[in-house]
Amino acid sequence: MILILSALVGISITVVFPTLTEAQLEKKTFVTHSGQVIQTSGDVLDPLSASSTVEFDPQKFLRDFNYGRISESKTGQTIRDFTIIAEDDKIQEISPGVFYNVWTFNGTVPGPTIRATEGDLVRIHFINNGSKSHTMHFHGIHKAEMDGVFEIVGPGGGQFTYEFEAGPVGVHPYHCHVMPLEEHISHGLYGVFIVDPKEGRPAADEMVMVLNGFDTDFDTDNNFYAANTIPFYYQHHPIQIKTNKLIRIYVVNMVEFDPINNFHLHGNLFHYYPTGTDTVPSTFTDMITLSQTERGIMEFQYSYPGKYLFHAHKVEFSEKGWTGLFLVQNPEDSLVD
Ligand SMILES: [Cu+2]
Repeated sequence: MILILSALVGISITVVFPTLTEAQLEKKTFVTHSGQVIQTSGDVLDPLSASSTVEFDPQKFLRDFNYGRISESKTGQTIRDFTIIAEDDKIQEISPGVFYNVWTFNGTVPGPTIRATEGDLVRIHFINNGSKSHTMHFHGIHKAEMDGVFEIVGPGGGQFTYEFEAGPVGVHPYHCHVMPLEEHISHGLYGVFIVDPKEGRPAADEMVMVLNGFDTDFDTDNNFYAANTIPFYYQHHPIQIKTNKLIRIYVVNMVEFDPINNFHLHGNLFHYYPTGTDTVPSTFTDMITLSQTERGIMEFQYSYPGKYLFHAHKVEFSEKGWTGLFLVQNPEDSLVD
């Protein structure tokens, strides 16, 4: 019921109770993801119903690369087959006590990090087990019909096979491209696609960081920010690295609703390769700023052991979760938790 209070020069208060209109009394019916039929006269924002919860381990995701099922064509081309399943009914505890309806590729946010070598034939067997239409749109070079925009894949088991040659070399995002895009991306339908050069890159301790955020009260403003989904995770569980060891981070900004994000490294500088497409770094810095889906490769090594912060230098983001630590140890020292 709408209550209008009007104060008249601090002396008297008039209270008006307007009568409910027929439109306000009209009940809407909707079916939840678990099949419940619910009626309400309120706004239906985003019905939540847990069919299952997501267990996500940012420590495992960090260095987890999916190279697909590998075979070879008659012409000698490497073929990599991946099966990716979209779902939109899972619940994840984003932050202690905060449960959120994540939409997932292969059960997690972000989806699996897909990795191929330039020129490989990549085949993505996409299955939409969600309750809404979804697609997979890869950034990169491919035919129009493989772009995952107009070939909408229907809910309840719809299928599509994306097929393209991996390229160009670099780090690229993939994400659902069904409207409203903002909703499909902010709920978690994205991941990272790495294309390695044929000659490879120098040996390194490699990791993936997807910068993301979650709007848990649906006001198109994020309430939480993170590197790899869980706010403050790497602050409580520092990433263990070695002194004088080359570290390579594939960083992708997938934060929705905010125009920029950034990455600041403490006690060090890094070589930065925008989009990872060039073999020569564009800059040597301790700070990069990224717009949405902007990404690149960072390379650095630490000379001195100790704990070093990395975080968004957009302070609002770091205070809402996008911050972490590297625990740098000499190779001869045993690793400790
Ligand atoms: Cu979607």
